[in-house]
Amino acid sequence: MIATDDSSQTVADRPAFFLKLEESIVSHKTCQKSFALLLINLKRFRRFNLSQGYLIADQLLQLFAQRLTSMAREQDFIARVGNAEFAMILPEILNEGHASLAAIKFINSLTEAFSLSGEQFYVNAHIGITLFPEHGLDAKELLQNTEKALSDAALNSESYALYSTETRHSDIQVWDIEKDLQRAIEQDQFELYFQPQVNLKTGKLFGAEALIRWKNGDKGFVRPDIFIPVAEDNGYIVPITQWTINAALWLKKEWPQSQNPLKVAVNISTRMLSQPDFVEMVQGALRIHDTSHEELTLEITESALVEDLSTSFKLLNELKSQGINISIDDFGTGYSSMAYFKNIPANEIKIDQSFVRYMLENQMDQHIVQTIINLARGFDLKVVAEGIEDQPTFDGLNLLGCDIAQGYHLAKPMPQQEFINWVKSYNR
Ligand code: G
Ligand code: G
Ligand code: MN
Repeated sequence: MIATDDSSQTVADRPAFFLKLEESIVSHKTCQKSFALLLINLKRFRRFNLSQGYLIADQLLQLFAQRLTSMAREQDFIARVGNAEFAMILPEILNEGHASLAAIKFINSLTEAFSLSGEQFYVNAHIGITLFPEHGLDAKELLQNTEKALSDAALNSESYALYSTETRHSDIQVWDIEKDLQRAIEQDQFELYFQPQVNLKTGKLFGAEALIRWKNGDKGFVRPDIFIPVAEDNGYIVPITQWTINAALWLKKEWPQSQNPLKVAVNISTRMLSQPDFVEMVQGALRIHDTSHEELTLEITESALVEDLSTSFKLLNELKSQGINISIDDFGTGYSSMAYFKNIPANEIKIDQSFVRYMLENQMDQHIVQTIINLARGFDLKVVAEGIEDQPTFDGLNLLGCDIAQGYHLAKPMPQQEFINWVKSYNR
């Protein structure tokens, strides 16, 4: 089927969707048949919004809905239920295979570009799928499980995922990690890796980002993505952060000396920003290790910053006024408004790797990178690009006016001794 896009029609909204869902449950109970519920999320839509503006983005959403409608059967129902999320109800579905085929059909329809104001845009999506009554007996359960399937699809980089009981295993694992994590703190099972950062213009070493690793006896190296969220939930993040800052400053003293003292950057999780004694904890560590304030950088993700602007701004301003560097991590991925930018309590922003990775192939990404650099310039902020994997990207960022480079192209995160050796040979 050839997709024909027509943006004149509008699509059902959230309230209409909930009504239809309840109605479908009642009617399918009566006829004893199944229906499928699909949640469809547009990938990287935030970036599209940022680069193209809301007007174009809204038109694209309309075209997208229209495309789905044109591919659907007449009795299928579609609604926009979130910023970049759609729901579909497909009545009288035979089984899971039948539902998957429908999802594949929708995904395949996206290989064709969308035309808007004379330009071609491509859209990618994830789809989560459940069946009624197999995967939930009421609207609430069904929706929760469809959300789970959707996040499963995103997590595994699959275009679609059916809800399965395996999805639930992630909940069970949380408990396991939590128990092990307590032992990890007691038995000092953490290690810091360091990834170098280099000044793009002078080529001189600028510093390194400290990245925590957990050496778990049974499971080997556990990535921070897995255990940091658990530690944030149960409060272990406080002793872990304390350990990280101290270890970073302690290990830094062994690094080869250079003209300009190197900086060490430590990742600080959201939860720490509401810790009343956080400033004292940082000051204490700097004092104990007799390290000057400019040699420490604290990285806060942009999403953490915007979650609670007033608290985080106050705290970060206090740290910054003492000469400690504040860096805004994963910049460009938070739902931030430009309004907060003029008072941003930072010295540096780190462009998220997702923009850097395909910068040379993707015009839109390059546009975002350039916009962020220009913005930073205006506010006297240093710009770090992370996730640089090759020389052309490295050179390209230099041309765009980026200050600092970090990424596999220079080096992967390394344990202390390996990092020291790397620095020695780099300086030569
Ligand atoms: O190397 P990589 O897999 O380390 O890091 C994955 C994620 O974990 C990154 O988002 C990074 O910011 C985060 N991370 C790494 N080390 C720490 C740490 O010591 N504390 C916190 N809060 N996050 C960390
Ligand atoms: O969120 P944060 O910026 O702290 O996360 C840093 C993460 O990026 C770590 O997991 C680190 O291992 C990873 N990383 C650093 N450089 C590169 C790179 O060039 N490519 C990829 N794929 N990952 C990188
Ligand atoms: Mn970071």
